[in-house]
Amino acid sequence: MLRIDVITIFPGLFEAFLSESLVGNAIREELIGVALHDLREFTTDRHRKVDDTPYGGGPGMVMKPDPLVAAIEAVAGPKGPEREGRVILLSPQGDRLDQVRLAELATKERITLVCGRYEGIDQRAIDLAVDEEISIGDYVLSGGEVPAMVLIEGVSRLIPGVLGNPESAEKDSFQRNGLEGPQYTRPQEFRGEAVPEILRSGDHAAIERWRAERAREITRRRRPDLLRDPSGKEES
Ligand code: 4FD
Repeated sequence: MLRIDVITIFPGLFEAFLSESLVGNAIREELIGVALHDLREFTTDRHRKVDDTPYGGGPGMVMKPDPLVAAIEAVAGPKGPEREGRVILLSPQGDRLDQVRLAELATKERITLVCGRYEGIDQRAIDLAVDEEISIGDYVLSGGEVPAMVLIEGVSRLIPGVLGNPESAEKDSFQRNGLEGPQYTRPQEFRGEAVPEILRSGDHAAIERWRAERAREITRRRRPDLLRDPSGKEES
């Protein structure tokens, strides 16, 4: 079972996410385990301070290294060979999350997700205690909590048994390079628009070819790099 530890100053943000829907079911069925850790529990001062003003000046606040490193080491152990699983910081500076990365993470026994807040994190905490940085995309959010939820949901649906239909995860991410063509359900006609005739033809081979072609068109537009080079050129 994949165990995910989350370090955050807003554990309450995760409550509904972890109890409802696909992720909630995966946890209840013990296909994954998620433990929340409140960063403030690792402060030692009277005001439970987790941030401070930046050296060198500038706007906003920076996360202090001491509570963060204490929390990470308490949850995952000190950085090095003895550590349990990998410690991942969600940050705009991280390597971009994609389906391949999710599939790798889904094979692990343990991961620890660190959610930053404020304008950044003291670099020494990252160097001393974090194993890798992951970004969910090139935009800035107020905290790593939503990115952590994105990662948890993306990983969960790749764990065998989490999706109702065990074929679904494989089909959408690998057979289609992650991108799918259009989908339809009833009614057969909606506001004058009919479902494509081929999908109702019963010719399963023809349907598969049609779907593969629609998916290929979308991949050509969105991720041309995923399609094999059709030029026939070879490396010399
Ligand atoms: N694109 C992402 C992750 C976190 C975040 C934060 C350093 C800011 C976007 C560490 C700076 C965390 C992302 C919190 N914004 N904001 O994955």
